[in-house]
Amino acid sequence: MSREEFPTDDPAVVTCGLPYANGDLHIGHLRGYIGADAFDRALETLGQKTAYVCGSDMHGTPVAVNAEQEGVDPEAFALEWHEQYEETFPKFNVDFDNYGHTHDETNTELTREIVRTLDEAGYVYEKEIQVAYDPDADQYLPDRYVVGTCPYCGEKARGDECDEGCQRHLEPGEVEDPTSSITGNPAEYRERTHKFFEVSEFSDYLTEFLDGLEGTSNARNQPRQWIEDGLQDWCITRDMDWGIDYPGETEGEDDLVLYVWVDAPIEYIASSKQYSERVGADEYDWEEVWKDSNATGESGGEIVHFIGRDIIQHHTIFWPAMLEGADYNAPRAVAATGFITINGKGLSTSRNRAIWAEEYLNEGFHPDLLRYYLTTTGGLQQDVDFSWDAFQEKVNGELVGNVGNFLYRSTLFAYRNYEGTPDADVSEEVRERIQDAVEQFRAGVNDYSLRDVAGATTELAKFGNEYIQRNEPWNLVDDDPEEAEQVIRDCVQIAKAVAVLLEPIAPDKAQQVWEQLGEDGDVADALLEHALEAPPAEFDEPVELFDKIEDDRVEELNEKLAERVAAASDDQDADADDAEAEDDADAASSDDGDAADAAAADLEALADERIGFEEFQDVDMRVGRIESAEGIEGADELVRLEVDIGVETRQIVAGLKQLHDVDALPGTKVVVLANLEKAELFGVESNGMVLAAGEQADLLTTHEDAAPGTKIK
Ligand code: B3M
Ligand code: ZN
Repeated sequence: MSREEFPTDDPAVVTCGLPYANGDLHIGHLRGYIGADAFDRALETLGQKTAYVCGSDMHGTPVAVNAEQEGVDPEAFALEWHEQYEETFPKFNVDFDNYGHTHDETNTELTREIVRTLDEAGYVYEKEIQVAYDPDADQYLPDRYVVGTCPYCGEKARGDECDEGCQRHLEPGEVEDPTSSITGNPAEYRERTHKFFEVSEFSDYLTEFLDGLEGTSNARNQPRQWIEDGLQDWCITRDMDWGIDYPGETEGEDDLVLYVWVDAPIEYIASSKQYSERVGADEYDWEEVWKDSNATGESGGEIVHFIGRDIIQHHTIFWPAMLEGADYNAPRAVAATGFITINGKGLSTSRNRAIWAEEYLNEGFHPDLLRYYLTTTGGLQQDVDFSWDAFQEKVNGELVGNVGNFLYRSTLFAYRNYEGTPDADVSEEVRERIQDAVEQFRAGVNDYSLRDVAGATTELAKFGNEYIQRNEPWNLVDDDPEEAEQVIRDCVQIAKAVAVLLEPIAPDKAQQVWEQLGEDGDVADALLEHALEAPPAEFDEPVELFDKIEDDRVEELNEKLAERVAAASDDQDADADDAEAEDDADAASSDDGDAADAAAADLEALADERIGFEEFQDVDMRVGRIESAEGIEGADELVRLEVDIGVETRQIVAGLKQLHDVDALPGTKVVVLANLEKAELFGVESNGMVLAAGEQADLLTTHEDAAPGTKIK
């Protein structure tokens, strides 16, 4: 049963994965927080009642390990970061309705209550397990205190997550060849009694849940595979002091706390509850979202989670099982975003290959530029590369050259000739065009595509530029003043629609346009229908909205980045162990730099044998363009592609489903091995191969305008 489209009559909650309170925020974090913020704002523009909530993740080894390294108490350590995050998010116009933390009373109480409910419902049992222990440090080694090899994919892994390989959650005792991350010693195993949550009981429920789950396709496909492989029960306690005590245990009695991944997602509920308590249940009732059934008999409010793609399992298996077991409502959507790379390489905080939140602002760039870059570069589930060059290109080309240009030239013309909005009705053509943009915006929200939401605005501005160019009002003012008024009236309406539709992506800039048009109040309060309502008759002289980024500025930024990456790498050579420890403690969900660098260390050796040029010429590789893409039933990874290779269109089967946004593939330029023998996969003929690199199937492409069919040589 598919759910009613947004806006619905039920309140929504939009959440974003909680940042571990353990280090500076960077562009990898911002992608998620900005994305979810834009989505929440877009829902509001549709007229949906919604709250955007989040909080700092204070517990677990990601915090404890880092605090220990600094020799400070984890609570004080985490609180300091928490306060810093609270100050930083608004600087990027990330506007949480509530931002709590997992150690506060609301979350602590709610967590205990939920765990107690699960326990009473019979979903929790005790089991003796082997737990890693470091005799020199005289301490148990939960999660990040231990490193070893992933039993599923063989990559280097932390105690509870295969962060560099298959991204699976690992249970205590699962990681192979465990060594202590405190001393580097091989870990010993000791027997301990722990509590387990019966996730395996929820297989059927979760299968059905996933069938109805909205969001990105990776958040449905990966967990389906995990369920098929068989779900394991989940150890929900840890041998640590720092965390929330298991309910019923006397505080500090046996050093057993809840696993951080129990209390962390519960903060989504706790933060909603705090918001309700602040504004009153009449305005926003958290129980209506999380507990009641809604009018159509579906599961309560509209719960939308934005997360990094490395924590899909936590949000599509453990979390919905906990919610179901404790009688809370299920999420409507999980949107799992890809990672950020910097200049084509993995973001790495310890290598200082990152764009830091503070750094970006200190360079004097407006937050809305980054918001625009991060929401419009690639689809949600794709990895996004950041480079100052690409940033410049986007800002100068799309914001300065298109959106800013249209707004400035049209409102300046209106101001100079009419001191505001000319007195006329909007033409039918323009009314319809704005209506189309509004529909595109609405569809973008319902498809969880921020790129489409932003596209509604940029394409409308592009139309505006064409419209003004085509009608040449500057020539009409004297010859046909009425027609000139008509054209400018249309353009002013387009400008207003641009402001309304741009607000989720670039809230400050949209507000500036709004005020420019003489509008009162906040554009954030405007609804879609305001896009077609007339602006005030008078407004002031406009100013330009965006500044061009000059080449020498980009050069300077590139140099700075290269210098600090080099400096960090010198430091690491001097003290490789420290760097390693810091890396292991790093918590950013989008920090896959270590993965990229680790991969570089064990790349396949180059082939010994050389081939002649003639042999190479036998390989017929062509530029192709994907025309259509669809999943193949029963195959978890395969998609059926129609690829235009100039001379003909080929059907090719490729293993891209879990790694790419299938809907975003059409239009992508690829490299096709055209004279590969035909093959049949899942009953579908594959006539050629699409070339890709690495575990994430990074697609090969061309960068200029080589047409489909062009031979690669
Ligand atoms: N604190 C950060 C991460 O793994 C983790 C998210 C919790 S979301 C409930 O990305
Ligand atoms: Zn793995």
